[in-house]
Amino acid sequence: MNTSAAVPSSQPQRLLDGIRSPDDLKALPADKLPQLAAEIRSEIITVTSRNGGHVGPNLGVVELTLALHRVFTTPQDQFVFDVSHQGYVHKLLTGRGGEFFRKLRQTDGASGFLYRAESPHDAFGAGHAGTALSAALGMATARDLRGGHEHVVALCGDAAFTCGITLEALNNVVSSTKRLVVILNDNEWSIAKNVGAISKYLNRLSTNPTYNKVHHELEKFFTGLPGGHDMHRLWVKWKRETKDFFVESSLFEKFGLRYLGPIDGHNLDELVKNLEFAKQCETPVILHVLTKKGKGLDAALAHPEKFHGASPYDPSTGESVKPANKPVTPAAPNYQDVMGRALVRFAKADASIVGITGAMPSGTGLSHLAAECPRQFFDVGIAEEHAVIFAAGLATKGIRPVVAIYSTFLQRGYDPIIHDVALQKLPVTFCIDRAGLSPADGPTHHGLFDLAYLRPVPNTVIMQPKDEDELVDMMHTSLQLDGPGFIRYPRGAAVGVAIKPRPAALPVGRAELLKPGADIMIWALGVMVHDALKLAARIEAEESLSVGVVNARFVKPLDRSLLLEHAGGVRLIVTMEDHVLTGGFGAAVVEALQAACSPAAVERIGWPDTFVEHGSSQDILRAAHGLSPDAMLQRVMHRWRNRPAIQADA
Ligand SMILES: Cc1ncc(C[n+]2csc(CCOP(=O)(O)OP(=O)(O)O)c2C)c(N)n1
Repeated sequence: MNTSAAVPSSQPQRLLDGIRSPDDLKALPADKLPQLAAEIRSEIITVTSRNGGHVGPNLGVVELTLALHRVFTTPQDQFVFDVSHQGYVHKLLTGRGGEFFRKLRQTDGASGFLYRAESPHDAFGAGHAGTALSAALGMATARDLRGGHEHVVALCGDAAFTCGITLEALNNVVSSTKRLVVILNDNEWSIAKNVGAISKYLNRLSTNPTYNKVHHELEKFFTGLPGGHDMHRLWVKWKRETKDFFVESSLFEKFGLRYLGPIDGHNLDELVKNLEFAKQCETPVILHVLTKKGKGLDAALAHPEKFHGASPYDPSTGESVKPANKPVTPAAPNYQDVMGRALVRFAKADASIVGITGAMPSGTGLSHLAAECPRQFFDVGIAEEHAVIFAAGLATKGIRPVVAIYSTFLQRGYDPIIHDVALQKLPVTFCIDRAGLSPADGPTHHGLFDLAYLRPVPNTVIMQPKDEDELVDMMHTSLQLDGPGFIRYPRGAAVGVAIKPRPAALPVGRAELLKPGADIMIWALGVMVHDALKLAARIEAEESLSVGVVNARFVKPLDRSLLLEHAGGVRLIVTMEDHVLTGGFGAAVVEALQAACSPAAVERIGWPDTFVEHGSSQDILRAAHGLSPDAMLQRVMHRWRNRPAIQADA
């Protein structure tokens, strides 16, 4: 196992410990940079092996980030990192090393992404892919409008070019600014292997020696003539006018950017030289940089997908390890695997069923379908809007598409959900993964808004299972609907219940009464059903009240008749959901009660109207936002004691 980059972090003579700002980096002699690069890799491996994180992307951009900070000066100049999961090196160079970095992705530690509130060196925050070029273009244009001179650099991965937004921005570069540096960090991987025609094109560009050689020689000839930049313009014009007959323009040149590269992204001298050149160009430039995802860690090089974003691991073997403080629980499958395997069963039984992912085959569990029914599997790249409309198109022809997308990324597909799927009442099933918190990733990745954005859309059925068996039932139910069905479920381990050999079709809009109650009735959704059962037991034991629990199953259509029956029979309705309160499940309950003129008292438990930060665990974040078991008990009892009097009380 090669972890030769590793330098024991306790060594006092580490160069890294002397880097507190980019000025310290600039002061370092160039011949010390390889040592610093090795120390940075070691630090990243040490920290991510304990905390988990984006190992591969960061190990791949060590030299690139060093070169960027040698050539440009933040925060005066601005770097915009796409997704910004590859920003660890940048953090280490901008005063966020030491203990703060050691607590990466943990409570009070560094965010796993760039975050404007964390540092003035973070010009733009992100977590979703494809935003860097648009944001950088906005910044460059603002600079031009203000008459500024700073440099703006967008760092985009090759998979960012599968995003529509990146291509929309590319289409606007030359009409917006004359000065922008774009880095294309090409490592051939998205999370999985990059897909689609653009990926093939980039591969051709970086591996076609004839193209590169002819291109470079001719460009060198033209730009070497007296008159430098004018000669470059002449070269571009000549290529255009000969209609690429003699030497093909790169795609980027057709969009008006000057294309440089491809260059070796681990060669510091070459990087610095090219960045220096790009810096003084009076035309937008794209520098094509070839990097190795996971460089410096054998396991990451061997398994780029696993090490894109890894859970804690043993650096010498690459094996995943359970954090020491995590209790060992009986193995329950992940919701993702349950969904993926169930989809394989459905797809094998019915050839019209297909699965679609936006660049997340493993994350969503669709890799099972890819392996077993490849003709029924589609990875469309980081293209959620396209994924939804593509599904709509398939559905018009009798195909039953299942679109598996994380809740947070489905936000990208909102207009197509309304305009293309729901309005036309097309039978598309949405498996909304990572509904609820993604604690270590933080606000860009929490899935807390999907109910609020889906509930207002007509023709939709929206559900959440309480366990993995019900998830399969809901998939089965949704695949029989004559319109769109949405199933939300959280990340990670399910409950551990047995899955029936044959799934049941659930009666649409009917809740499940789990436990009757005379005083308080808790209506809980999905994962919160288990918290509700515990809460009910505690209230009964500690307060001598009778508390019932309902597994709501459907947010839309809501089981109004059961709800109204309870509202007439108990003194307090409590709702519980792993979602923001605004517009969520509790809001649907309140709306239904209000529409029926019910005077029932309601206490709603869910996430408040704020962006929830990253943190070490669900429990810590829940406690910070009033959702610990104690806090929930107090809220319910406070409401119980302050419930409005009704006639029987008088
Ligand atoms: C809108 C959106 N969809 C999906 C993701 C999940 N995701 C995170 S990084 C990534 C791949 C990024 O690949 P690339 O841009 O090439 O960067 P690399 O990690 O290879 O450096 C994906 C699909 C995301 N962050 N945003």
